[in-house]
Formats: sequence, C-alpha cells, structure tokens
Amino acid sequence: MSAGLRTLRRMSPLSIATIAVIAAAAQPAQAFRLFDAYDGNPDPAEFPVLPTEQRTNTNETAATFSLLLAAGVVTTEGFENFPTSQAIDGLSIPISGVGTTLSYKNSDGTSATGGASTKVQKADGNGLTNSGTFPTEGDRGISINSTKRFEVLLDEAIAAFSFWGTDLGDRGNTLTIELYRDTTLLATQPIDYLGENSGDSSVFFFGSIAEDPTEYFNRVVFNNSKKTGNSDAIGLDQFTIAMPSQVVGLGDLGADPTAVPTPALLPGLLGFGLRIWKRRRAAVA
Ligand SMILES: [Ca+2]
Ligand SMILES: [Ca+2]
Ligand SMILES: [Ca+2]
Repeated sequence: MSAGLRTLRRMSPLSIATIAVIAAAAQPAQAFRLFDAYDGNPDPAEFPVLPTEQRTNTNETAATFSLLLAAGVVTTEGFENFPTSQAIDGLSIPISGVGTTLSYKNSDGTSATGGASTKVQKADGNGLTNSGTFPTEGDRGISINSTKRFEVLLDEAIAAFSFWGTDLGDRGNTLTIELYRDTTLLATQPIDYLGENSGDSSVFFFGSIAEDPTEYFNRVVFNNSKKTGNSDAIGLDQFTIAMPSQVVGLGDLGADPTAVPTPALLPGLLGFGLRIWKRRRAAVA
C-alpha cells in the first residue's frame, strides 16, 4: 500500500479527486503523513471545557506526532506570553527558529480588527474564550471565525506543522487545511467527520509531516466552511512547526507499532474513532 492511499483514507470523495490529480502531477507521488484526531464532548453543559483526561484520541495522536520531531529544538507557540491586546493579524513569532506570521483577514482582504475575538484571548472563569472556544493548554489562545480567513505564513519551507483546536462543528461547519508552497497547493485535508450540529466543546488535533522534499510547505490556509447565517468560531492553540532537519524518525514509522500508528494500525485507529463518533451521534440524535 502506498503512502498516498494511507493519506486518502480519511478524505471526502471530492478531496480524494483533488489529491488524485495533485498526486498524478507530482513526482514522485508521495503523500503527507497525517495525524488528525478528535475527542467529542459527551456533556458540554456539565463540562464546557473537555477535561484533559478525556482527550484520549487527541493526546495519543499528538504524542505520536511529537515523537517524530527533534526534542529540544522544536518549539510550540501557545500564546501564553501575549497580552489580550495583541492582534492575531500580523502577529509574528519564531517557532522552532522559523519566522512565523499569522494572517487574519476579513472576506474583503482587510485586516480583521475590533473586539476581543480578533486578538489573543484569555479564558474566563469557566475556562472559555469567546463563543465556547477554549485554549487547550494554559489559559490563552486564539479563535477564528468562519466569516474570516486565517493563514499561517512561514519565512522558509517547513516539513511539519500541527495545532490543537476546539469547538469545531457545533454550528454545522467544517474546516479544511490547505498546505501550500508559495501559490502551489500541495495538499488539502478536510476535518469534516464531525457531522452537523455536533462538536460542541470538543477538542481536535491536526498534524502533517512532509514525506518528500517536494512537499515542503510555507503556507497553511485554514479554510473554514461558511453556511449563510451560521458562522462558527474555532479555538486554536499550540502551534508546532518543524524544519526538515528537525523531523526525525519518520522513516522508522511502522517499525514499532507500540510507539506510533503504523500503516497497518491506522485503519484500526480510524475505525475506533468512527465508532466513538457514531455512538456520540446516536446519543444526541
Ligand atoms: Ca495556550
Ligand atoms: Ca464553534
Ligand atoms: Ca460551542
């Protein structure tokens, strides 16, 4: 089985077609190694912030992802040292030594300003920022609204990227991550298994690692689906990036099935996640 097939397993038919075209044009036909996981919140009224110990899928996947990055030099930005006056748009920070700039724009391309939700946010007494989003570590993070466009811009091409998110899908929206090298779209990954009107106070993790130098990317676009009159806020926290030299052990993926999700294990993990999700949906239906 090729890496490409492993990557495609979690994609919608439309995206499979898109990637198939991209893979056919690319040489060689590699694929990004994807790490995405979701933990639904069984009782948002009781726990508006999903307790850390209930983030089993996301914690496990994030730990696996971090194992593949060089310890001690790869860093994560969690926004803990920024004031709540700090605007998201234009925020420039070094992550793992790479200049990283956040872009947050209105639909007309102007800078998104005004209100606390366009700035670094501090959780309230219930642990929440705006609209039920929350940081996944510490008490600060950012949130993005589906009516706006959020991008992460890198000063140089990188090989790995990850972030944590919260409260995606409770308004029926989905998120699609697009990885670019300059203006060339290299890959697109929908995070769309949440379903309609679900995802309230949930947590998800997304990570991607290039398997080939042709996949090194310098721009990440968060394409948040927008349904008219039904915008959705998503919390974001813990951005990690890694330069190609900082990715270690990717070639070993699969050598130790107890440490990382091997290709053989991934379908099982995915199936497990889907079963959990179906139970959750059945419970709220
Ligand atoms: Ca944080
Ligand atoms: Ca939301
Ligand atoms: Ca919510």
